[in-house]
Amino acid sequence: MTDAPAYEPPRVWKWERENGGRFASINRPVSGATHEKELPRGEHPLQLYSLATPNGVKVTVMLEELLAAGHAGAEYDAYVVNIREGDQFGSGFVAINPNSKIPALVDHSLPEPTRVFESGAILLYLAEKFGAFLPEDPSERAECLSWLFWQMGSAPYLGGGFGHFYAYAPYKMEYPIDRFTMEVKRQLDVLDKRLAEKPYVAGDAYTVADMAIWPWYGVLTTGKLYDAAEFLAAEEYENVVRWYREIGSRDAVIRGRKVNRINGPLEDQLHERHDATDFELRTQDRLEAAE
Ligand SMILES: N[C@@H](CCC(=O)N[C@@H](CS)C(=O)NCC(=O)O)C(=O)O
Repeated sequence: MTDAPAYEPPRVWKWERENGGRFASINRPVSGATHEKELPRGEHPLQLYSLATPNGVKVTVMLEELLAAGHAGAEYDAYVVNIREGDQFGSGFVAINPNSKIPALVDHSLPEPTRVFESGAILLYLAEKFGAFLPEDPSERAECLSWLFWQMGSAPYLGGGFGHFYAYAPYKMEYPIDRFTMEVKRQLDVLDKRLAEKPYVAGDAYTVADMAIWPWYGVLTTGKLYDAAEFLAAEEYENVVRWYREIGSRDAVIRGRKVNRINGPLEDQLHERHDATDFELRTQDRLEAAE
């Protein structure tokens, strides 16, 4: 065990504005809007406000999969919510997600515009709306929902726990890194054993459960998330790696990963998505070349 800086919790915790961690400047212990900012609105019924983080990618992959499967009603406009600049605390965004986290969706095709927040709820909402990527058979559906909710319950250990202490904390601490590494490796093992039995997490069909888990545990095995593949010996989870590669080669997944992306290669960044042609015409490399 390394020597951690001595810390004795006070009787009542008080908010120190800066604690040095990544995102410290935007994190607050209270909810609600910090400033007035209306959300833009495009022409399609579905309006997505998001960013290409793992939680955001789940939803853009689902929308692109729905379109690829012929569900024309899944056409959508997607706008960037830059969480490093505090866009999630603008009044318009807080009105559609009081929890101030991306992704959030508004469906204008219903008599009243309907907001949906929480990525798992959005996946389920879209799956039910379009009757797709969610098995109808009750047993298969139960298995799919179990894995979908497994992801929603497990990912905070990966992101808020492991990722935070391994990649974002202002200094390295052995205790939390050990604790969350153990848990994340256990979760990878759960997934690896499941994917040894079945091609997809819910069984024989590709479902919303794969879409939820892939951007987290799949991408983790490549090192693109927290640069942690070597540390976690991710190549040992062979079934996860096989499943990551297969899903990652789907056209809809390749497209979905680009939507609302504001980092990485310019050709992979489609800041706003309004139309299928945007993938050809409006990625950042094209926009910047035209300037
Ligand atoms: N459980 C939520 C988590 C969403 C979430 O944590 N979003 C992050 C980006 S991946 C965010 O918006 N963070 C901004 C903040 O915490 O202020 C979901 O799955 O939608």
